Amino acid sequence: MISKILIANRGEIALRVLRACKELGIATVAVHSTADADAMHVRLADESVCIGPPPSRDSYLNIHQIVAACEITGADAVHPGYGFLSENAKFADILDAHGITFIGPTADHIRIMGDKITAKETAKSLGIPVVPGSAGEVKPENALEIAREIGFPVLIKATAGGGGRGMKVARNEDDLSEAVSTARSEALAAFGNDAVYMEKYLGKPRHIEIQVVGDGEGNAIHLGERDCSLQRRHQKVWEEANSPALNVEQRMKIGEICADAMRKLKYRGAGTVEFLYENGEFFFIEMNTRLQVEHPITEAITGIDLVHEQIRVASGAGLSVTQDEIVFSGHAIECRINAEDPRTFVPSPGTITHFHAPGGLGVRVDSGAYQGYKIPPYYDSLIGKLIVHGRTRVECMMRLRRVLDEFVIDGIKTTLPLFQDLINNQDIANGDYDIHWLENYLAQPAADPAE
Ligand code: MV4
Repeated sequence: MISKILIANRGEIALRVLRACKELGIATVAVHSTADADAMHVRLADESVCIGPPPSRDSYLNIHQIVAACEITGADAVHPGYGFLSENAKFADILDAHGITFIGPTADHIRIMGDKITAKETAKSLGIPVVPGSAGEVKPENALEIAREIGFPVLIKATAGGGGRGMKVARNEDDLSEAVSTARSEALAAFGNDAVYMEKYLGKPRHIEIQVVGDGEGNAIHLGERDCSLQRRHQKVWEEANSPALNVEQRMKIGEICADAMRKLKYRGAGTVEFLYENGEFFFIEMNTRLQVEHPITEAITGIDLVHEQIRVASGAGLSVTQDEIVFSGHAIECRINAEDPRTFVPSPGTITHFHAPGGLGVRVDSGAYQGYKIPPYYDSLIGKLIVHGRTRVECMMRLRRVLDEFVIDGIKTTLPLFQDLINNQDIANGDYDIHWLENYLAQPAADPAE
């Protein structure tokens, strides 16, 4: 049994986790840096502990301070949210050694998926289709032989990477040795590990990810997919469930492959299996062993509270549903609202002078922002998420257009105007986009308002 959860995070996700705890009758402890003393998650928690100065490494990433906060408050479990310590195997080990439950997978599963070569080998051995590529690490001296076997273009990726950092495309044999050496030195600088591997480069894929949850004892479910192709510099901007590109047979087939893999792995907790999807085929790239930012669109179409499930499986209570009880209903879209200039994406911290969140049927706003809240400059610029649900994609889009008109955030720049543009775009209306669509769209000159 878990009776008190310390939430090792901030912002909208700390609030999200807190809400689930309250519904389950579990006491909550917020932690915060000195910059976040006025944050909503601190106000709403039963108790709070200041864990350090503003820089993340001194507060939200400071393992000793967080363990101390658990000891002081008697918290028996930690929910890490996303980012920060959520995929830190050492943190999971340390909590374990202190008899504190980590609400997430085992440290071993975090480690396996954190090393991208091991993750891919594991996925392949579990029956998940992977991108064609090198068997393990690629050294400069055998790069050419491997690339010829795979066929150009190829992509060099960092073993310790993920999220797009340390990737280099080689279009042909002439590009190869430079791509390998730049990828290796960038990987060393970014991750302290110069190991790289090679994959066939897919030119126009979609990014489609499958939500899974396992109980750690061989039971696991999938909750369908999210299409996260609309990204800028590896930051997701707009996500949809279901993907406009899949039909129900494709959904159930890839979902069952992932759920089955998680059963064999005895995976515990929520996870996301990431694929590139091109010409009707799925190719595994990575697995995330945490709750993701965009999880609410899955909750919208399934009615399942993913944080409830995480807490249940962490406490040994098992999943609340079996696969055949899950009903997929309608369509959901999430817009990430960042405190940024909507065209340049330059961060815009400062005080919110007016804040009015929209409402009505099928509308969810997850945000720690409020009128008078001062956004600190130290953390990422996500200030809220707008999630809209409708019975069909068309209904969802019409609702989103209405809801965007209602949303007021003044005093800072936000990405809301970008969504006003996207909701009126024909490719978006048609669901006709790939992972490069948004950057190409943003590279076009802004429409002349006089026209
Ligand atoms: C790829 C790829 C094309 N081919 N792998 C970028 C983030 C990381 N998770 C994987 N990424 C990619 N891997 C092969 N073999 C293109 C990308 C990629 C991408 C993927 C998903 C969403 C947006 C992207 C933007 C640029 C590149």
